[in-house]
Amino acid sequence: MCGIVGVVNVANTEKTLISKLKLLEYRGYDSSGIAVKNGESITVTKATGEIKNLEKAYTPIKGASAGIAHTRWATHGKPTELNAHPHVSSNGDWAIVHNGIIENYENLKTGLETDYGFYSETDTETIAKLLERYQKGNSKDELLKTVTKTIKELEGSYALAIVNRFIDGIFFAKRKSPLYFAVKGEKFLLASDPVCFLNFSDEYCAVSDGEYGCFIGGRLTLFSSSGKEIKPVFCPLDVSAFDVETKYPHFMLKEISEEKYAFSRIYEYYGNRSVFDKLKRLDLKKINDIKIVGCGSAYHAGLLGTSMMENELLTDCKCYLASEFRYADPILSQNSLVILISQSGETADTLAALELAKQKNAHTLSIVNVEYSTLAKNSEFTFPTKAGAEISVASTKAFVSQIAVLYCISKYLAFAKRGVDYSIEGLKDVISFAEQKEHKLFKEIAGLLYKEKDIFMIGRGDDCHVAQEACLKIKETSYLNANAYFAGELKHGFIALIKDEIYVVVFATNENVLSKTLANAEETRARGAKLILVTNAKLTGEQKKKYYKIINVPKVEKSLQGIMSIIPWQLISYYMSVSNGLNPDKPRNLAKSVTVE
Ligand code: F1P
Repeated sequence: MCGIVGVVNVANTEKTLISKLKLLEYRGYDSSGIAVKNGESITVTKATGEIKNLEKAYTPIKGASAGIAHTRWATHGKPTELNAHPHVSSNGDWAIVHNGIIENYENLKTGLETDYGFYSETDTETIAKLLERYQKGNSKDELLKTVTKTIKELEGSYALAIVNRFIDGIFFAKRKSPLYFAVKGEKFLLASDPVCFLNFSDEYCAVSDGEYGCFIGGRLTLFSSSGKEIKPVFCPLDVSAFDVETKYPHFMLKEISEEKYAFSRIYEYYGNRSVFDKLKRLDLKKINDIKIVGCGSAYHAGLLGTSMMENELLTDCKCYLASEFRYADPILSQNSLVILISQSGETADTLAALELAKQKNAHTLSIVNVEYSTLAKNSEFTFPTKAGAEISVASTKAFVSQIAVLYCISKYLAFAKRGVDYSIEGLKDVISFAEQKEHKLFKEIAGLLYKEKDIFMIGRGDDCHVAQEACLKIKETSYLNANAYFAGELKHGFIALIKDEIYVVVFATNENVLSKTLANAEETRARGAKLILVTNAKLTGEQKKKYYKIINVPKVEKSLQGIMSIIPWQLISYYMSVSNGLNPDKPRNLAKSVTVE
């Protein structure tokens, strides 16, 4: 969470910083700030709220040589101007921006408080004060020594960009939080995401954990964690990964309408079985358990993945929330396969789950959308979701793509383990469904629900997992209390909540339990509930009369059925959010990339 940018020797320093910062707004948007170096002074401007407020607040400074900027998702201290970054040393020599959490900041602060005084509640201010304490002189070498000494004191995670008023340049350091840079002649750009290098450079370097360096006097110096000078390794910028313009009113709507393209790309990419050749070194006959790990929507995709793996492979499979996995002491061995799912590939808990799996010698396979992410880089096997850039915080096209990729992987594993024919033809039905969406019906349903305080959803098996995802979308984008329950659990407690006029959404796409689920729905209707049904079954006229609205979805291969049921609810959530006058792309308190635990 939080996004940082740094620039050296670019024209219109503030404008450039702000335009790049806007591309990082998905990482947090409760406050922002810039620090610009000109001559021997540093000017700091901060604003609460979205970056457009910062844009109004700054005054351009002529001849600025370097600058740093930050968009914040508050962890330590409220989203006030005082807590917003950049943070400065007491003597005004240093300004810094930070993404991550300094875990030992309280200990460090104890020694610094009396000498320098603190103005904010943040962990980051400690770094500014440490820099001040360790500074012995103003030369480049002295300042670099100061930065090196300071970062040695820090525990936790950080991507740091630092300016000092005596130097025309930037210092930087990285541990656990993402950081990238690009160089163009005398110009330098540092950022939390390579998306910022669009229109600047066609290559960039990913700073590795523990590395630090500086760009001063038009020259880059990079050091390894042991302090040895190293050469940067540049890789080409894949421009197609950064589709950041939209003609749609919101990215969420754009991204839902792009699902058909994502499915086509997945069909094409995974249609060629050789993409799985790398898995040949995995002795599948020896794999006796599969664990799937993710957070939020990725976890819900994982829940659907467990039935795919069990049905296709006949191997035990369990799904975990990444934040629980690490502390659940999971049983893992070299015969376990841990599948990690993440859109961003930077979710802190998922990365920690990866490390745990590796420590316990399990095989690791990640399903990621951001192909240059830490999760993608550090997993034994990585498979892309091919969804394309997802900007809206609430995941839509990445979520359905995760299901589609899990489907392809389960098909390949079944082929490799059991000799079942490899075919992903089921995806064709999904592509054609994603092309025709009944916006009119979905707007009507949104119109029924958007003012409700409580919404209930029920289903059995995978239908309940899809309902969980539908509820998450409504919570994220409309802040309403939507909750999903297993239909069979109704009478074990939550039926007590059912009262007159409450909406119950029923997911019933599994014919084996159709009559049972419909009977449970009936039990809520008998207590005053108004029913909305999602089904792939043909109902009789009598049955239909019981429902306020029915969303008919095509019957497809069982593993893909969840995609059919969730697409309508992604759109309904979108229309509910808009009806509530909210911005579905930037829900309150959330961020797209959850890089803190
Ligand atoms: C997980 C996740 C998303 C959610 C939101 C916050 O992210 O919970 O599912 O929509 O963006 O983060 P990731 O690990 O899939 O990137």
